[in-house]
Amino acid sequence: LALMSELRDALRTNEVSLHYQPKRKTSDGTTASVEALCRWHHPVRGRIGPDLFIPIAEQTGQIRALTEWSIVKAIEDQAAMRARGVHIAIALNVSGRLLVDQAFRTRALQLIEGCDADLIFEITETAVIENPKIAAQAIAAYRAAGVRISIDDYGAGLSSLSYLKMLNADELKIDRSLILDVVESARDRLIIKSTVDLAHGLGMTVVSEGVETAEVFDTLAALGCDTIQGYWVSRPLPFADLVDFMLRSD
Ligand code: G
Ligand code: G
Ligand code: NA
Ligand code: MN
Repeated sequence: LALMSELRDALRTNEVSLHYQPKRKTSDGTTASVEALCRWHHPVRGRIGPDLFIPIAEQTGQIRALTEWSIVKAIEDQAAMRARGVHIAIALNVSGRLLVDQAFRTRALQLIEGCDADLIFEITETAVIENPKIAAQAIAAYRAAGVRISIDDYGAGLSSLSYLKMLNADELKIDRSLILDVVESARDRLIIKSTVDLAHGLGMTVVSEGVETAEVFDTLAALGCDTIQGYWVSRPLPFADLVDFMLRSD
């Protein structure tokens, strides 16, 4: 927990940065958007992974400051890319708890309104959403402000059909656990195909995450996935490398 008292300072001193992982369209190979992922380079402890500090930030409530910082940083990076002729939507991870946090909503909308940001909120940990009514209102407010909504980690753990009913989203993000055996297993392909058809029927685009090979990429493309993310397309990249990636690929 000593760590967490340092997080607030870390946000001010640029110890925390955003890396960006591209999502590639299967139709034409262009980049649909990039997902921002936090990295913490501690001056003494070295690299601290988000899998360690995000859960603690959630528990201590610092996830709000971290996510607000991410919005500011992403808007800044997006503007810097635009100045170099690169336009790309940026996806930010927003936990289910923050989705229903009124103070966060007010602040997030303040940060977004009035600048021509192109953002997507990936709603993570949908399992913790205990107030569907407030979640729906928040989603409507974000969409009215031009923010697209993605349901993250779909099909994993407790993220289920009820979230499709509850959350009016633009994108469905299929969890990596569901696509691992998609090349070998006809049963898994059927599950993906049905999920893709369901999402398309509800007006959502579908992205698969965690794709590490060409075979999995091609299989998912054939099953109708609109967008693919994973090491096969690109690892999460520091900002400078992202700019190079975008200038090279699109
Ligand atoms: O970035 P990986 O590269 O290691 O991320 C590990 C986990 O941390 C993932 O579940 C990812 O969604 C989460 N994560 C990374 N950055 C953020 C962030 O800014 N906010 C939230 N809520 N989760 C994040
Ligand atoms: O929870 P979320 O889906 O936001 O987390 C994404 C996590 O998955 C990050 O930790 C990211 O670094 C990781 N990731 C991204 N692409 C791949 C991949 O192709 N394979 C694996 N194993 N992990 C990936
Ligand atoms: Na995510
Ligand atoms: Mn995910």
